[in-house]
Parts: sequence; structure tokens; C-alpha cells
Amino acid sequence: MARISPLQQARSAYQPKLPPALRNGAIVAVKEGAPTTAAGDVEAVKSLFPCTFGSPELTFEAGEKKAFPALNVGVILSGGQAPGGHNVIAGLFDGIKSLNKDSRLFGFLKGPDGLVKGEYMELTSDIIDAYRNTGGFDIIGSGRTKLETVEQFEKAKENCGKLGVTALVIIGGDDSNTNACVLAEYFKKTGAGILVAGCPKTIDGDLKNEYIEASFGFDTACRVYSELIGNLCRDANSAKKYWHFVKLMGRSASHIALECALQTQPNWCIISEEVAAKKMTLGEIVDGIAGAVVARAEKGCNFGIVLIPEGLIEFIPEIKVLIGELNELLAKYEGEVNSLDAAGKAAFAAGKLSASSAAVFNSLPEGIRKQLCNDRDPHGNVQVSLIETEKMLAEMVRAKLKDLKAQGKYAGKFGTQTHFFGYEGRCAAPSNFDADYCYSLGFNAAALLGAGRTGYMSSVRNTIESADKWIAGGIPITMMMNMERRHGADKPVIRKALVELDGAPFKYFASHRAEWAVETAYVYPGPIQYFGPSSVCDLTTMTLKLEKKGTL
Ligand code: FBP
Repeated sequence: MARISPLQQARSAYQPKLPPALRNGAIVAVKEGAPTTAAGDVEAVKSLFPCTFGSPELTFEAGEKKAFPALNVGVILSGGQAPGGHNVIAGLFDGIKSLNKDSRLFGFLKGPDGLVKGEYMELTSDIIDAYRNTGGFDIIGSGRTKLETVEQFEKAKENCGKLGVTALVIIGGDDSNTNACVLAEYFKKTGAGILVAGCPKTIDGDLKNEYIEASFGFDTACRVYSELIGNLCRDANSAKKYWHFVKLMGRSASHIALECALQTQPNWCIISEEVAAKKMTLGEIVDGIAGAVVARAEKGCNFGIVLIPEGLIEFIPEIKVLIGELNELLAKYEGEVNSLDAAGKAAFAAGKLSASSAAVFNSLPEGIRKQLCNDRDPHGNVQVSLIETEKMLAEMVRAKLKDLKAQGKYAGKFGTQTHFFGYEGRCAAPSNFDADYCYSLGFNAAALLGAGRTGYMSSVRNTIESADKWIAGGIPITMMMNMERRHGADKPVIRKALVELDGAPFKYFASHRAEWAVETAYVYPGPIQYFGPSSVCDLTTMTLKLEKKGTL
């Protein structure tokens, strides 16, 4: 038998908590709310989803136990890993077994590709038990293939048919749940008899709204990064010789950076959404950090911590325009650029950009120019995790400080270390919050399927309270959609939830950051605790607390 760690062994016995509506099993009484609309571009979304658009919001209450036919369900993990994915699958497994003990669960391998290629494994109780409360997506693997062609949908239908699968659960982020919605629409339109439900996953925290309070994995990932940042804070304050520039994952929104700033109180944290709102230039961002370095140097503190959201580069207005032009160019000249290396692509693009974007492009360090021309992911996104903004900013701040020194305005020392925290947190063992939340999302997805609903996302709400007050239900995925430009064309996608500058989490940060910039006010959260007093084990994120209660 494979060796497992003592923590994993002890943790496998943890029984995640469920909302009261699901404690009797996944047969529920369904309360329908009002019909829904879309997050934007209503008419366009409505015309693309005639069969699933406008479905009502759903709230579940505990149902009476009754006979229910056995259900064959397929499950897919899609997109980037997030702590708790295995618990979603465990919850789904237990949920469909509670409907009927003969229900079966099939895991399609390596993401949506497995569904299209018919690659799967049956998930039996022995397999599920080995993965309860563990991090990672390794039970069946994940992938980023976009489901969008009729050929793919037909293959999916055929492969489900072979297994007698009449319901699918797609566990993913905004792009993957968009896939779920497109598939639900196609299956309904063609009378395939296959239901589709989605579960909100992404460490980025940007798949949320009134009904989806958090995407799973955000809590655990932020705790892991905050532990590491706290450790860096302590190291910086011990050695007193480095400024640490830390880039934090989060492709677009800055929720992770903001949450980590709230947990650790660093000297500086850039919030991309603020950069966009204030139309800040790269130069202004650099001036801000350099200002903090100078102010701390005057107090004799030649060390500090700077947090940088991974998606920053796309929020700097001049660079956003540049990336938009690059996206169009790389799509339009696909045939010509495909054979070129990154340097060749950068040279090709430089010659075709507008004058203003060419000026911005040429002002960037060579490495960043190449990184901006790297291949897009299958959904058309720039792969921001490959762009080394932490190094770029550290170098630009160094150049600025050199100027200030020459002018006699700075006399400190500036040593830097750069870090990127992303992959380190995506497969951590889920915190109690994520273990409970994920298990509930999966079990709740079984309830959605049991209730015969399709095109819904599993929704577990009121998560700021203990699980005995959690509310289970479903929200139509079309309700979260709008149209966006992808791969040079307008596509329906789930609207990303960005950091709101008038929201309580940002306001709290903004009201403290001037003090944190100059003082050494670090907080050291330490590692995730799985055993011990509830006051350290059963925490929610500060973001959620501030969003729901307005205060900490
Ligand atoms: P999802 O949106 O699929 O959850 O992925 C999130 C993420 O972890 C981002 O934070 C990051 O930019 C990206 O995935 C990295 O992608 P990859 O795993 O392909 O390197």
C-alpha cells in the first residue's frame, strides 16, 4: 500500500459538515425564486441560450426520503487545481448514493478532453475514500480544453450514452462553467437527456456573486500564501536587508493579493482594479513603491514586502490596449507567427502595432516583450503566470531609486528578492472551510441533478455562519454571463467578479495601507490548522467576513 503522511491519515477521518437541507440526503424540497436574466448583454445571451436562459433561482429544504432511480453521473475537473476538488467529488459520490445506493460515478480523465475522447474511470467507494479531504486534482486529473464545437458535443453525448450517464458535473472556474452552460444548452436543445451542473472552483476567487459567495480553494490557497508571506515578513524584519517582491496568483482579479494583504499587513500591495480605475501608468506604480522604500529608509528600515497580483499587467491601461492589439494580431496572423519563437513573434508584432502601443511595447524589458507574445491558453487568455512582473517591478524601482539617489533624495540600500507564489497553494490539503464547503457543493450538485435541473451552478450560501446555518440551492449559469472578446470574436462567458473598490475588503485595506507602508506592522498567520480550537481551525477569509459583515 502507498505510504501516506500521518496528517493525511488523520485527516481522512474528518467528516465534512453539510447544510441542514442536505443532512437527510440529496432528495430535497425545491423552492423556486423569480426568473433570472444575464449579467450583461442580455439579448445576446438570451439568443444563444434559448433553452436554459431565464430559469429561476433555487433554494433547497430537506426533503422526505423516497424511492429514487439509480443515476449514472459523470464528473470532470476542469482548469487550474484548487484545494477541495476531491471533496466535491466525494460529496457528489455520497449525494448520488443517498439518492439510490446503486447510483454510479464516472470520472472523465484530464478534464473536458476525457469526455470528448471517452477516457474515464469508475469512481468506487475505495477510490473515493482514499481521496477524502486531500488536496489536488490527481484523482482524475484536469485540463483546459474548451468545449465549443458541435463535434465535441456529439462525442460527449456518445460517450455518456455508452456509460448510461444521464447527468454531468463540471467542476471549474468561469471558463469551465461557461463550458457547462454551453453543454447544458446543447443537450437540452437536442433532447439528449443529459443534465449538466457546475461547481464554482478557482483559487482566484473571481467566480462569485450574491448567490455564489466564494469559489472553492480561495480560502486554502490564501492561507498557504499568507503563511509564506508572514514567514518572509519575519525574515525581512530579522535580516533587515531585503525588499521582497512577491507576485501572487490570480489571473485577473486581485482578490488573492488583497486577502493576503489583509492577513499579513505588508508594506505595499498593488490592487490591479485600482490601477485600472485610476488609469495609472507603469511609471506611477513604480513611483508609489519607490516612495515607500524611501520613507522606510529614512526610518532606517531598508527592508519590506511588496505584493503584486499576477494579473496586474493586463490592468495597466496602456498595457491593456497593447495586449488587446497583440491578441488580435496573434489570432489574425496565426499561420505566420505559429512557427516563430517568442523573440520572432515579438519582432513581428512590434512592426504591426499602432504607434502608441508600439511605443509602450518597446519601453518594456525584452523578457517581458517576449512573455507577452507567448501562446494564449485555450480560452484566449494571456498566460499571466508566465510574465515576471515581480522582477520587472523590482528592476524598475531600482532604476527609480538610482535617480532619486543622484538627486540627493534617497540614501538607503536596496537589496531585492523576488518570489512567485501560485502553484505552491493550489493543491494544499483543504482547510476546514474548504473541506466542508467543497463537500457541500458536491452533495448539493447531486441534489440539483436529483431535482432534474440542468444549466445550474451548485450554490451554498450564508457561509460566514457555521454550517448548520448554510443555505443550499442552485443558480442558473446564464444569470452570470455576458459577452466578451476572446480569440478575436465575441463569446458568451461568465463575468469575472473583480475587486470592488467601494467594497468593504478594499476599503479596509485602503484605510490602513498608509500606516503599513511606513511602519513594520506585519501579522504572521502561521500554517493552516486542521485540529485544535475552532478559533484557529474554522476560520473564513477576511474578504468574506468584510463582504458579509462589513467589519472584522
Ligand atoms: P482557474 O481559473 O482555471 O481556476 O485557474 C486559475 C489559475 O491558478 C490562475 O491563478 C493562474 O493564472 C492559472 O490558473 C495558471 O494556469 P496553469 O495551471 O495552466 O499554469
